[in-house]
Amino acid sequence: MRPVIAALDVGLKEALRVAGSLRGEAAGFKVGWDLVLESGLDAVRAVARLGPTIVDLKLGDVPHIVSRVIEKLTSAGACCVIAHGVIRPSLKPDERIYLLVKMSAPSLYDRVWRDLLAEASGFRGVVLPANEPEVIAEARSRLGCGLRIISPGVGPQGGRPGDALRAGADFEIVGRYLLEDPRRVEEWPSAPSKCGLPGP
Ligand code: BMP
Repeated sequence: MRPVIAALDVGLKEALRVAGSLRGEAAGFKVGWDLVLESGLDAVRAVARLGPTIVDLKLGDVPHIVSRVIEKLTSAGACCVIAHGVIRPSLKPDERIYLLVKMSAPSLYDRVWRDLLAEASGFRGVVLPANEPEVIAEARSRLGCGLRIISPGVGPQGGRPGDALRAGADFEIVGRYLLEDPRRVEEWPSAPSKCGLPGP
């Protein structure tokens, strides 16, 4: 098993083809708006049959709405979801939620990510940019091994395969670079994360 989460940002038929070919190789899958808009919870159910599945709708609503969405997604087989870190003050720690702490593209998170990191305990983990390995290294040294770090931004966004893992991430999230050619999964080592955290 390689520490890669395949971001299935394609139509359902293609997503299932790619996920099928990565089954047992990738550590998990990420389902986003593409699939949910096309097929709703059926897409989550279908992908979750092939491996651990994170649903990434970048939730950012008030707590009772976020809870309702999480219940529906996890009932369909998702292990977990990604929520915007900016709603952290109203969000209770929850092992089913990854907090987005800093994006792989410029955003206002660039000003507050260190503050958010200090508030991440009790969540499943944090999302940090693979195209900024120095951010991951700093985050890992501050977090210790208690939280998962998952990292998008590999390939077209500038990160090189494996750099975020070497800096301390547990899993790299990879979309287009793998969707173009799923055999590229072999570019990642099959070693577990340094922290040995199960996942995703
Ligand atoms: P790609 O590897 O094709 O660049 O796709 C990256 C994936 O990670 C997309 O699904 C995107 O929504 C997600 N992502 C990101 O690129 N940057 C972030 O900061 C947070 C993300 O979830």
